[in-house]
Amino acid sequence: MTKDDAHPPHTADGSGTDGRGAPVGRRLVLGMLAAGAAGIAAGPVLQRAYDDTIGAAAQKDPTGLSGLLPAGGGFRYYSVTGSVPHKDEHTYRLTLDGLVRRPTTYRLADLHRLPQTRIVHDVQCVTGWRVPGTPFEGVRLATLLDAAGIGPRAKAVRFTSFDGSYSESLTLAQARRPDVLVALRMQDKPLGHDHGGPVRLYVAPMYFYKSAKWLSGITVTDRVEPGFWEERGYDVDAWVGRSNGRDDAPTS
Ligand SMILES: Nc1nc2c(c(=O)[nH]1)N[C@H]1C(S)=C(S)[C@@H](COP(=O)(O)O)O[C@H]1N2
Ligand SMILES: [Mo]
Repeated sequence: MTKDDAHPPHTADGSGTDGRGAPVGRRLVLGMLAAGAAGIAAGPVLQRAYDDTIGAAAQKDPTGLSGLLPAGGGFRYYSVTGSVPHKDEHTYRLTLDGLVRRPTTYRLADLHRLPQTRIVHDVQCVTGWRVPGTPFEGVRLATLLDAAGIGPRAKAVRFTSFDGSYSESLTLAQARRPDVLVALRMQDKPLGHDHGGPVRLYVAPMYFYKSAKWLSGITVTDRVEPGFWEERGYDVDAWVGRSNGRDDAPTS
């Protein structure tokens, strides 16, 4: 695996397979080097898949040539781990703990009973691909934080995933925004496993790496703890168009 494979192996139209010319570019690669080559050399197992037929063909194409076709504007599926357990309404749990007065564990049904918010914005990955007008629906993170009662020293929130590896972070002010959801639905369907179901984070105004898939833990902390990609050179404040050296149009 080359340095460039550590998340951005595709080009702006999602078609590249070797990372060369990826729009994330030198600044990020240099950032990743500065962040420590050890982590990159040790490297996560990266899995990519596509939710369109050309992508599906590319998965099976030994020549790699179909990877040069445009990907059709669909999502890429990402995971930093080789396999992720499947969770359903019986086995899924979301814990909210840390600097809160009432640590809480939610089951899927508990989350479904809370008020649901639907948001439609573009999705933007920091490697360049964008999916316009994507509906997400779920519980505002602020609702869960308020229910738990934020302690006086709280400054930030850390998110963890039942894939066992991924993590993300927000400041408390960011986490309280009305366009940050604990999402149960995407594209007006229950969140499928490959998109991080049954529950993922959705941070509308930020690059999609903030939207941690397979969400299992929300921990209120006294400072921002950089997440998985942030330890590897990505910006902690990941506003679309105002971070990571990119100038994309805002998503919200
Ligand atoms: N647990 C987990 N969450 C994750 C990732 C990941 O690899 N693992 N990748 C992030 C990145 S970089 C992007 S672009 C989106 C991709 O979401 P998708 O696979 O539903 O398209 O998930 C984000 N959340
Ligand atoms: Mo991404």
